[in-house]
Amino acid sequence: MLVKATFAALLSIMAVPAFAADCSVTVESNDAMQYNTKEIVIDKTCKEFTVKLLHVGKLPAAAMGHNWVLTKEADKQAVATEGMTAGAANDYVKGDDPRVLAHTKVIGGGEETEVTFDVAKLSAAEKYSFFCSFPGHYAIMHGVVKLSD
Ligand SMILES: [Cu+2]
Repeated sequence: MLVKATFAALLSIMAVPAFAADCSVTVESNDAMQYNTKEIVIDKTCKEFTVKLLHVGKLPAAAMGHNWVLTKEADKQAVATEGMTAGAANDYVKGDDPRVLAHTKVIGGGEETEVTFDVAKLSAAEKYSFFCSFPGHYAIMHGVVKLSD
């Protein structure tokens, strides 16, 4: 409880500089195979965008690991399927895959990680998805990524 309150306080402090776009987001994942968000909106004035992934559960990465992978919507299913084959040692992401626009490593309960990517890679005309490529997770653990106007 105390930790959560402190974290919320920290977040509100970080959100204060009003003249700059907020070029980061924190996404929580848990032992129930869920993210706490279905949509991430990226301000197109951001040069780079950072996604911080938290795993607020207790289960180890081998049992309930989560990552955060960004692709075009059309590439989601194939990248997730091929990621399974890539295995845990590769964080369930096929190496050197141009369809993968960004991804974090796989983490377990109590861990956190982050990834920063160039916003210039994204087009406002394209549909993007984020998902967890841990085997069996992407059908539930997914959402939409949009560029703001
Ligand atoms: Cu997962």
